Parts: sequence; C-alpha cells; structure tokens
Amino acid sequence: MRENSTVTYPRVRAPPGPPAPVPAPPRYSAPPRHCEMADAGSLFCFLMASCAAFALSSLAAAVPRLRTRRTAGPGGAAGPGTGDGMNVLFIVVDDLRPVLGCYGDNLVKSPNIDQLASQSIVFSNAYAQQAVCAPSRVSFLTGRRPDTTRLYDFYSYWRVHSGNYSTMPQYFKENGYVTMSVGKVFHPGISSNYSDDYPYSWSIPPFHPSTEKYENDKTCRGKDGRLYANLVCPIDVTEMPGGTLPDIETTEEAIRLLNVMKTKKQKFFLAVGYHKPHIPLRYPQEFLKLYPLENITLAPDPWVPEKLPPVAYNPWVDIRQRDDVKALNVTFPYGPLPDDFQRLIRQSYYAAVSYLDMQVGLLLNALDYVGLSNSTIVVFTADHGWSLGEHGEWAKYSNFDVATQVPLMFYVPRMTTSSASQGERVFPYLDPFSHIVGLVPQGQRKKMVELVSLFSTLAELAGLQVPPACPETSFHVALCTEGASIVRYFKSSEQKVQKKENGCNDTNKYYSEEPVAFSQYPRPADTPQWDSDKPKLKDIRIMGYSMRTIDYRYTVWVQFNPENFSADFEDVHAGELYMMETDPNQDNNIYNNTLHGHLFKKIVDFLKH
Ligand SMILES: *[C@@H]1O[C@H](CO)[C@@H](O)[C@H](O)[C@H]1NC(C)=O
Ligand SMILES: *[C@@H]1O[C@H](CO)[C@@H](O)[C@H](O)[C@H]1NC(C)=O
Ligand SMILES: *[C@@H]1O[C@H](CO)[C@@H](O)[C@H](O)[C@H]1NC(C)=O
Ligand SMILES: *[C@@H]1O[C@H](CO)[C@@H](O)[C@H](O)[C@H]1NC(C)=O
Ligand SMILES: *[C@@H]1O[C@H](CO)[C@@H](O)[C@H](O)[C@H]1NC(C)=O
Ligand SMILES: *[C@@H]1O[C@H](CO)[C@@H](O)[C@H](O)[C@H]1NC(C)=O
Ligand SMILES: *[C@@H]1O[C@H](CO)[C@@H](O)[C@H](O)[C@H]1NC(C)=O
Ligand SMILES: *[C@@H]1O[C@H](CO)[C@@H](O)[C@H](O)[C@H]1NC(C)=O
Ligand SMILES: [Ca+2]
Repeated sequence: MRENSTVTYPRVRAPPGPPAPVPAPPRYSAPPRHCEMADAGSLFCFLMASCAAFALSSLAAAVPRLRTRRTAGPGGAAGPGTGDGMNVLFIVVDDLRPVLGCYGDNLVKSPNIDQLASQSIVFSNAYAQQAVCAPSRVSFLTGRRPDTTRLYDFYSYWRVHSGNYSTMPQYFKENGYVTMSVGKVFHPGISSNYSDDYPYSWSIPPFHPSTEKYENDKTCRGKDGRLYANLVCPIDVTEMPGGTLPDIETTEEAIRLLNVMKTKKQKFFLAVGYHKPHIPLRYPQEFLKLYPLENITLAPDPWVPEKLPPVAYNPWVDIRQRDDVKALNVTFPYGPLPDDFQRLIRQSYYAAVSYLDMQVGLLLNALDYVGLSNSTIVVFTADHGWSLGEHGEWAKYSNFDVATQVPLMFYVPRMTTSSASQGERVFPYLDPFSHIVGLVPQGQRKKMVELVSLFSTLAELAGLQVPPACPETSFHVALCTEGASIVRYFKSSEQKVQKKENGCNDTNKYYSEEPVAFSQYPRPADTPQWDSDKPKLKDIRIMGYSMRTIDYRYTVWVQFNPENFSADFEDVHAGELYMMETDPNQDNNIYNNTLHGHLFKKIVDFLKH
C-alpha cells in the first residue's frame, strides 16, 4: 500500500462558518447516457444533464397523477413547491450492521450518519427478515415476508414466481411521485428481472455506477506488489479502473438528481443504495488511518459456541474464496481465521464504514444545499448485518443478531426535529478525520421493529394511505403489506404496553402485544456444507424461523419442502434460545434445558396466522 497518495475526492471541513458549498464531485467517469436508451423519450431525458431543460417542462405531464386518499400526518405539511406531501430520500446500505457512533460504538468514526441520527428517530432494535441481500431487499421493498415472496435465494422474480404484487417505490410512483433508483437498491439479476423492477417501480431507468463491474476484479495490491482479488482491500482511488469507486459515482449521480429535482413541482422518492461495507472491503486507503491496528480488538466471543447446533452455523464461504483468505488454508467449516487476520478484517470493515459515512455526508450536505432538507423525509437503513468474528462466524447468512440487526432511522422535517427552519443548515458535511463528539440521536426507540414495516411506515409518513394488512394468503393481492407501520412508536417513548385482553382480536394484535421481530434462514442440511450460506431453492431442506423479543432470541430449525414451500413444525431438527439479559452475545444456547412450549406456540401461531 502506498502511503502518501493523493485523494481525488473532496474533504470539506465542518462548520462553523458559512454554509459549505456542495463539494465538487470527484472525477466522474460514467459514460454519458443517451436519450435513445429510453423508449418513452422526454421523461427519461432529464437523467442527462444536457437535456435536463427539455425534460423540466415535460416531466410534470409524464408522471401519472393517480392519487389515493391521504391520511392526516406529518407529511401533510406543505413542502416547497411539492403540493401536500414530502419527498423521500431512502438510503439503503449493503451489509451494514449498526457499528455507528449513534448506536453506541466507541471505535467507529461516523459523524455524518450520527448527525443524521441527531435529527432523527433511531430504532435500536430493527431487524431484517432474512440475512442475505436479495431476499431481504425484495421483502422490504414489497412489504412482504420471504415466505410470501418465496425468494430465499437469488433466482426468482416474485412477479412471476409468487404473485404480481406491487412495491413500495411503485406505490409512491402511482401516487404522483417521481421514483428514482441509484446504485444497489433492488438486488441486481433475475430477482428484479434484470431491471431493478423497472418500469414498475421506477419512473426512470435505475442508475448503476459504471465501475461496479470491477468490484471483484484483482484491484488490491498485495505485499508482493501484485494485484489480487482480496477481502481486505485498501486502495488508491486514482489507480482504480475508471479512477473512481462505485459509491463515489452513486453519490455524484444522486446529487445530480437532487439538483434536477430542486426546482420541480413534482415530489420525488429517491432511493440510494451504497455498496460498502459489503465485501470486498475495498475503500480509499487513507481511511485506515482512523483505525490503528493496535486499537482493533477481536470479537468478544470469537469461538464457535459449544451448544450451537451445526445447522445454525454459516461457514462464510464467500470470505474463504477471496485470494488473501484462500492463502491462509483455513479448514472448513469451523477452522478459525488467525487472530491477526481477524483484526485486519475488523479494521477494514470499520474503515469501509467511515468511507460510507463520507458518502452519506456528501449526499445529505447536497440535500441541504439545494434547499430540500425541510421537505424531504430521510430514511437510513441496511439490508442486513454482518458477523465480525462473533461465534467464529463471518459475513451474514444466519439468524443471529449480528447478521439480522440493522440500523434504522427516520428524519422527518418538523416531526423528528424542531430546528429545520428556513435557511438553516441541517446536514453540513462533517469530516470523519476530525474529532467530532456529542451528536446524540433526537430520539431512540427500543421497540422490536422489522424492515418489512418500511413500506407502510413510509406511506404513513408521506401522508399516503397506508396499504392494508395482507390477508392470510396474499399472492394474488396487488397491494397489501405484512408489516404494520411503526409511526406509532415515533411519538410515545418507552411506555409499557398493556397486556393483551382478547387473544383472538387480530385487528388489535399489532397494538396490544409486545412487538416481535421475525427472521428466517434456509439450509440445505443439518451440518455445514459448501452451499449452507446460500442454498438454492431446490436444495433447501431446513428453515430456521427465528423470533426476537426484548428478552430473548428463539429459533427453531424445521423440515422444509421446497416443492410446496411447506415448513413442518412437527419435524424440528434443532433449536436455539438465548436470553438477552444474561447472554447479550448469544453464545449460551439454553434450548435443551428450558421448557419452551409457549415460545414454540407463539412462533407457530405467528407463522400460520
Ligand atoms: C403486473 O402488475 C402490473 C401493475 O403493478 C401490471 O402493469 C402488469 O401488467 C401485471 N403483469 C401481469 C403479467 O399481470
Ligand atoms: C421481465 O423483463 C423482460 C425483458 O425485458 C420482459 O419481457 C418481461 O415482461 C418482464 N417480466 C415482467 C413480469 O414484467
Ligand atoms: C486508540 O486507543 C487509544 C488508547 O485507548 C486512544 O487514546 C486513541 O484515541 C485510539 N485511537 C483512535 C484513532 O481511536
Ligand atoms: C439437544 O437435544 C437433542 C435431542 O436430544 C440433541 O440431539 C442435541 O444434540 C442437543 N443439543 C445440545 C446443544 O445439547
Ligand atoms: C497453504 O497451503 C499451500 C499449499 O498447500 C502452501 O504453499 C502454503 O504455504 C500454505 N499457507 C499457509 C499460510 O499455511
Ligand atoms: C425550506 O427552506 C427553503 C430555503 O432553504 C425555503 O425557501 C422554503 O420556503 C422552506 N420550506 C419550508 C416548507 O419551510
Ligand atoms: C378488535 O379490536 C378493535 C380495535 O380495538 C375493535 O375495533 C374490534 O371491535 C375488536 N374486535 C373484536 C372481535 O373484539
Ligand atoms: C408438501 O409436500 C410434502 C411431500 O409431498 C407433503 O408431505 C406435505 O403434506 C405437503 N404440504 C402441504 C402443506 O401441502
Ligand atoms: Ca447485503
């Protein structure tokens, strides 16, 4: 690694001082897009800077005007030139567990995300429905659980495989919003019909960074000076193919779209999907300086727990396949990584998070700069977490908190913050290399919440009608959701919920019960195999259904038939029970020495509901 390389992207110092200008974008290498690429002409043109002016006039006419009845809500307040609702900026990060200052991590430098949190309601117990990209994303983008999307792997498109039902961005689009996707929002490939579900979900063709294709190339310099496809991959941006990185391009494109939208009469839903800290941990090398190796610890529990059922373990095969890890000859499936290499991974994950924080900071700074911070809801989340050596595991692919827990925060002008007044800077860019302290969340909520609730939550916040709850079988229902809106948790803080009175009252269910977060993970066999992390649908034999409450995590691994998608709860292969108060890291499985019939009933009742 070269020490004194120059950086090509901006460093903007934090205020005090006059509002910082929108930082000049780094070198931009994406090929220009042509109007001809789009079939419908003028609407798409505004993607291109060169024909933006032409598009301004035609945009309003081109977007459907269909609207549903609005509920009263914070979104009812008028935004600048946006009619009666707010814009939405939906930021989704790939594989980010909450190693963030605003989640209490003392090592990480994440000033910009912390600043967003300081103006937001932050959910400290938010969970993904399945800890792997495509199933999690299709779940929260459609507002349905994996058992309804029937996507547990990467290889089917719900509209043809499960049911032709709508998505969150599609709903906003049908309600008059311009919906735009930049970076990784849907998982690419067949699970979104090779088009990120365009044109159903998006008003314009989704943007992908031109340098995305180099992600897995040999771009990491080894000790011998040669290039490898490593896991740990600090780089010099100027030496990268295209001279940039995908997330830098994504930020640039999102900022460009904000500039286009600032003068529009049209509301927008802009989804921005960042790639890091997904592997490879490839980021500008100077971020390493934030994390001296001597400050990096191992996970608190870097060993495979004695009472962990083998079916629960994910053998982190994608990690093993990177050149630097391959060279370590680690045994499959349990062989631990050498301690010093574990530290390198943890160091680079943190560095990648700070690099991500910089991108988020530049994006929010631009939102401020174009004058949209007071009329735009900002959501920040991730598709799932990532084990950093806990339980001897790496990557995602499990039901543990480290894999299922995600950051989740909502900034809603005038609702989550009082200070979003005219002209004031809400999100000035903060330099992760400066020491910034004292940014605390506007409000923290400890309720268990799920990403499947994003659809209804955002609809409510934007003042749209909340989609109805799905019936028991909903494959044929075009618009419904399996996640109740969590807006009700915004206002009240941690008051105790009263005991449920009527056990059969489904209508009241969400409101009267202590909330539970459900996740699930499929396996091909009872013991770790090469495809245990990512079994294909036809190979799934066991499904691990997991339920997390404030007090415990309870998981049952049951027989699963991929031909009729049926889970047999009479055939339990293994179980896990961890009590959070005494075992916060989930290492001491007490399933076998506890009576848990009531928990079993609870999970079965929920899943069969
Ligand atoms: C699927 O639904 C969309 C609207 O959400 C509709 O435009 C499309 O025609 C439907 N496709 C099929 C095959 O029914
Ligand atoms: C998926 O994409 C193909 C090719 O663009 C298209 O022909 C097909 O109609 C799409 N599927 C659905 C369900 O819209
Ligand atoms: C590293 O740890 C030392 C001792 O705890 C601390 O003083 C220092 O600030 C840490 N450095 C960084 C960059 O976090
Ligand atoms: C729990 O009990 C089952 C059934 O007796 C047994 O197969 C399994 O190994 C036990 N697990 C642990 C962690 O003791
Ligand atoms: C891994 O195995 C290869 C071939 O068997 C050997 O050359 C290499 O030295 C081993 N590396 C380590 C770190 O043990
Ligand atoms: C938002 O702020 C801009 C200036 O930054 C101002 O022109 C506009 O009126 C404000 N809108 C609302 C709804 O406060
Ligand atoms: C269920 O609860 C809702 C809301 O409190 C109430 O309106 C409804 O009448 C109840 N239904 C039954 C069957 O008790
Ligand atoms: C699914 O198929 C299996 C094997 O054919 C059968 O035993 C089971 O009853 C079926 N389940 C459902 C719900 O149809
Ligand atoms: Ca992911």
